[in-house]
Amino acid sequence: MKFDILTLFPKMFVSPLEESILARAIEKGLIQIRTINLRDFAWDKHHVVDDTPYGGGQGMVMKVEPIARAIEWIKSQDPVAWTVYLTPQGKPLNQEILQQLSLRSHLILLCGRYEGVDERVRDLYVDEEISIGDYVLTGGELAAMVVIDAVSRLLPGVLGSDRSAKEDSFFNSLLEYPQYTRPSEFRGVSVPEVLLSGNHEAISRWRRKEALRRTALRRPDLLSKANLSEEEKKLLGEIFQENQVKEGRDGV
Ligand code: 4HQ
Repeated sequence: MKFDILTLFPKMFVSPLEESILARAIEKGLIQIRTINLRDFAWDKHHVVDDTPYGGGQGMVMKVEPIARAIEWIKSQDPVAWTVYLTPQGKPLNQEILQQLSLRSHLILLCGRYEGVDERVRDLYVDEEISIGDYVLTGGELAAMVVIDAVSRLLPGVLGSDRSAKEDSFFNSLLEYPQYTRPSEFRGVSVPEVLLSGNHEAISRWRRKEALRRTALRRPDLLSKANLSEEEKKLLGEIFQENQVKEGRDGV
């Protein structure tokens, strides 16, 4: 999969791509990442990439021509390249959107700065607008990095082979269950007995129950989307009862 990043700050992408899983994916040729400095496509004497907004107001707007030339240059090499603009005005990013993006062969990630891009960039070039959350960044670069990271781990060969089995399992729509490693006791806090028991049936049941508990308590919105089996509904019932007992003790 190819990623082309259009940015005024290409150096922001250097070290995140030199570490760990993404570095290995690049090394193995599973992903190909190019940073393209939009300033290289500003052809006036001073390589100007931004200008004041028509109608007045604060801040600067990214000019249409450098972005247009950069995207047209990429598309002349690969007409199927899909252009994504990172903006708080886009669709809120989730795993389903990432799954769809991971099926494409070539993504162009447009990173805005200042007050964003001239609206004609949207009109003429942007295929999809994505937001990584309802908060304001200084630019689209970190959002683009989030997309690259989360898409890459979905591509065949990027993660260990035990991943895909896990990805479409029961846990997909739920929060993760609690994890422990050695030592078995730390500052008086012990690892749950069942995890040391070697009873794989009991461990699996415990993990499903704790994933359900976490999800019910922290993200009830996710539970309504999950397709729960009869066994899982029974576990949820147990959780609610345990919680009522606990609330009773706490005086709720
Ligand atoms: N920005 N999700 C403003 C974001 C953002 C987000 C990127 C800041 C675009 C013009 N991008 N620039 N949240 O806050 O994607």
